[in-house]
Amino acid sequence: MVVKVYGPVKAACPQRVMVCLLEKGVNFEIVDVNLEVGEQKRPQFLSRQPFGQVPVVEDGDFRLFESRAIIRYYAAKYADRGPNLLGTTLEEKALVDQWLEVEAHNFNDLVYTLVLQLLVLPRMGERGDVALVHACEEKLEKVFDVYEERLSKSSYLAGEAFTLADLSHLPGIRYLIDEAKLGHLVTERKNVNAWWKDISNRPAWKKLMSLASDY
Ligand SMILES: N[C@@H](CCC(=O)N[C@@H](CS)C(=O)NCC(=O)O)C(=O)O
Repeated sequence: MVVKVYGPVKAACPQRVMVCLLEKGVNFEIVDVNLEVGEQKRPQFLSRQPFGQVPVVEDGDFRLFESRAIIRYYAAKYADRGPNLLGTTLEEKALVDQWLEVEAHNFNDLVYTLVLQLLVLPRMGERGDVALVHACEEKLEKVFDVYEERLSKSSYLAGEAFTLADLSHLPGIRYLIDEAKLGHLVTERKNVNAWWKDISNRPAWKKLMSLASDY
């Protein structure tokens, strides 16, 4: 049975899941959820995701939400297929988890706030908070400085192989570059820039970007 992914293909959190499925060669069907009209807050969707957010996956009778839980699940379920996205030794696995936590708690919150202030509110006719945008940018500079240092020592965040830790950053960095026009945060840092070029040129991400552009 084909995996169903609920969520717009253009939204960052569903993209995290879709790129993981593409890396693993798992077929999936996209069930569009129109966030602009609030479909995610309607009873039918809330019965699948009680917090009213995308993504959700349905895999036969099994249902799961929270994008990072979903990618961990598929990376483990299809461990023997495609790239190893979880690390091999206990230490490698712990480093993947460490950088996934960094992505979720140090990186993503700042990107989310920037996207809200710079893109979502203006689209709704409201003004973004300029001071908040500056504060987030400053914090994000520091996060990228940490990445720059880390990536001067290893090719990928968790070591010498591409893992979920890198994959999980793809949608957020794309938003920063293409939508929020903050690409300088990446291009000004030699190692971060090389890493971004590498991970965003993977066939799975390119395939997802081409899928998204068709929608
Ligand atoms: N921690 C959740 C966050 C999900 C989330 O923020 N989803 C956004 C799209 S990227 C959403 O549903 N936004 C609409 C809303 O919150 O009403 C995850 O990673 O799955």
